[in-house]
Amino acid sequence: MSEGIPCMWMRGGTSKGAYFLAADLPTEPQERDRLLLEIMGSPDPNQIDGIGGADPLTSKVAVIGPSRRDGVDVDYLFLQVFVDQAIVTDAQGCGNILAGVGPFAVERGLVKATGDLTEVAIFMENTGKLAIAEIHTPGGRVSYAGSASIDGVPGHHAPVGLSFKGIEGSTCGALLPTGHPVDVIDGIEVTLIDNGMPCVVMRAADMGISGYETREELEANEDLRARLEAIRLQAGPMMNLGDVAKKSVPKMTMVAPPRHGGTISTRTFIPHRCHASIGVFGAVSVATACMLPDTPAARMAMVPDGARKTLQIEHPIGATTALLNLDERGAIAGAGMLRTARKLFDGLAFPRG
Ligand code: NQM
Repeated sequence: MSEGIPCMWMRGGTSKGAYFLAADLPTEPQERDRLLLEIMGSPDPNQIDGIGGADPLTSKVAVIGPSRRDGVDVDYLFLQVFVDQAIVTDAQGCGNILAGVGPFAVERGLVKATGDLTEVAIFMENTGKLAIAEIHTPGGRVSYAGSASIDGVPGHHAPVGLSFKGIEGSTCGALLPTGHPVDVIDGIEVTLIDNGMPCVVMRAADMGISGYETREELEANEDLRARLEAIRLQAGPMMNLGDVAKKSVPKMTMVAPPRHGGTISTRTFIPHRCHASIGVFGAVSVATACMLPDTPAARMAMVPDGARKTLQIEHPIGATTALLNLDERGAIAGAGMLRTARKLFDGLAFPRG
């Protein structure tokens, strides 16, 4: 019987996960993944014998350690633990779980608070890219209390500002891995794009839905799910992701004209459950697709003017705001997002052993 592994359970943005110090987990990936499956309770649709929340959005892991890289505070590896299959994958990052990394790093003494606000430079191991998180640390301690709110999370919390540069092609090698803004798969026009997250963006109407359905309605639509998966399996190799049968990328986003004053409306499969809202890098990638002329997304998006763009990506339970900065040529120079995070529990996690 293990003596338990130090683990902090945190909400990061609209997701929840187990945060570990890298030094507390086995270094050998197979051994680590076996342990994480046991801790989360996978494979089991209810994750009843583990701490996972029986939803891909609450079956996530962050592994964090001090960084040896210049100008970087911590290294962050994200792992998606499948709920009903014995799969742990590092094939994607996660911007929601990223929101908890700065607070965790200060809580565990990896980063010293520098006043009321502390900037944490985070190397995202999944993509090899850098994120800067700005967290509230009044009196040298992390404060989770504040007045910021994000759709999908009740109440108000301290804001966690996230900013990124150069995340295009972070997994697929190029913003548009096929070189085209529009490809056609199974007769459907798609944009295969990666601005931090590999995504397939297509018109909801082309998939036979309005694009305003609830998560539950879409998950009950077996025909839609089968068509999405067929497109996804073909998109994987086209996006330099290889065989994606056992991967959680690419994400599948169906877009429709905005209905609540935002930029565009979205419904996203991640990839086998419908996202309750939309991921951070998912939203940045879809926002970017809205800016590429003549793509299915751009044709219906209401994009604001100016070089600093605030794009409201509508989703089933509200909207996620993505900030895009353009350079003088109109190319995307940086992106940002406001999230919140909260420490929920700190203790020891016990694998079955
Ligand atoms: O796109 C879910 C989430 C995510 C990922 C998923 C995310 C991102 O909401 O950066 O945050 O797409 O699997 O946690």
